[in-house]
Amino acid sequence: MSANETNTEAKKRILSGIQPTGTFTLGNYIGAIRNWAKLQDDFECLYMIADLHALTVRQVPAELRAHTREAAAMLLAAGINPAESILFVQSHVPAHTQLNWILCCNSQFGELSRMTQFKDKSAKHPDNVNGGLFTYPALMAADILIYNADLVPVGQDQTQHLELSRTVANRFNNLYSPTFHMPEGYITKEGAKIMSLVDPTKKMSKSDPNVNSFILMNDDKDTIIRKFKRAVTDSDGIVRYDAAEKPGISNLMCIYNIFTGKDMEAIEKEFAGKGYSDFKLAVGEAVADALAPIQGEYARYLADKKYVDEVLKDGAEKASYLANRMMSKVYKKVGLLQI
Ligand code: AQP
Repeated sequence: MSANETNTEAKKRILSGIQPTGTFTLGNYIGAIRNWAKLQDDFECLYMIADLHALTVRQVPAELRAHTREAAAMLLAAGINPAESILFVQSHVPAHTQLNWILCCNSQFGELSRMTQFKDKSAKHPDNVNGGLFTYPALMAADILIYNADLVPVGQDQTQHLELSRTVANRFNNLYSPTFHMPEGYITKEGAKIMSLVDPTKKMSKSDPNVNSFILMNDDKDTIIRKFKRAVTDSDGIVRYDAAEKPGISNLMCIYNIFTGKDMEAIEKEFAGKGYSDFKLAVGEAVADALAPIQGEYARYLADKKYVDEVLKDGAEKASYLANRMMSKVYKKVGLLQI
């Protein structure tokens, strides 16, 4: 496909990924997965389980393998339809790493050095500041550009990486002739960032060592309610939205808003004169009730490994078909002999 062709008759192509670095959290669900199912009607979607990206931080091999299959089961349970979208594991499409090398050779050291996520992650894992962490944005650029994705749903933390993808694509197009689309960021309307339950100034993360900091998508109802009950808030006892002064309560209000549709004012009214414990219980119940049907489906998919693996195999074949076409074009353009 040339840089000028559209991907399909009408639908724009979306590429999005998630790392199998643990069981998905409520943050992953709200910030990404929940929206993925909705996007399928309007876009041609490629959803990638980004296992290669996960390797930039040390993983326990058996756990990474298990989390990868669990991730696929959870995405299916959350409504990703393999008849509509391409669901695949990044390492099952070797062309990603092939393009990564070409893009590494077309990224500048200075550009990669400026990435704030590299600085953040290096600070978080000072004992393992590896080359993969440094060139991660070039792999991300490869993930996007290899499919000529039009749109990439990104959070605030990924905008810098998307910008680098555009810079590298542009450089390549100018050097060798038009090859890659310019990908655009796609900001979903409900792009809430969910914070840790033990430190509401920090993002909720699946790899957080403190299990009370997150709600997992497969936590049972009692666990969910218990974790919300323990959530760090403040001492003034009033359910009021104030992200700066009351980050804990405001985070819980965001979550409650997402699952009940009630706005902040309605939530404040509902809990006026009541204590935090009533509010936390209500949040816990709303979340547990929303996750219950997904959990049922998740258990069903997890028990059917054969089906999940077939979906991934089929996804990898479809993705590889697109990716390999781009790869042979790129190899040719940069002068690699093809026989
Ligand atoms: N707390 C969050 N609130 C809203 N969205 C979130 N996402 C992650 N955490 C939150 C969104 O989930 C998608 C997939 O993320 P990822 O797994 O590729 O990497 P991440 O953002 O680094 O997620 P984690 O859970 O924090 O993983 P670890 O602990 O491994 O670093 C992205 O769209 C992200 O915005």
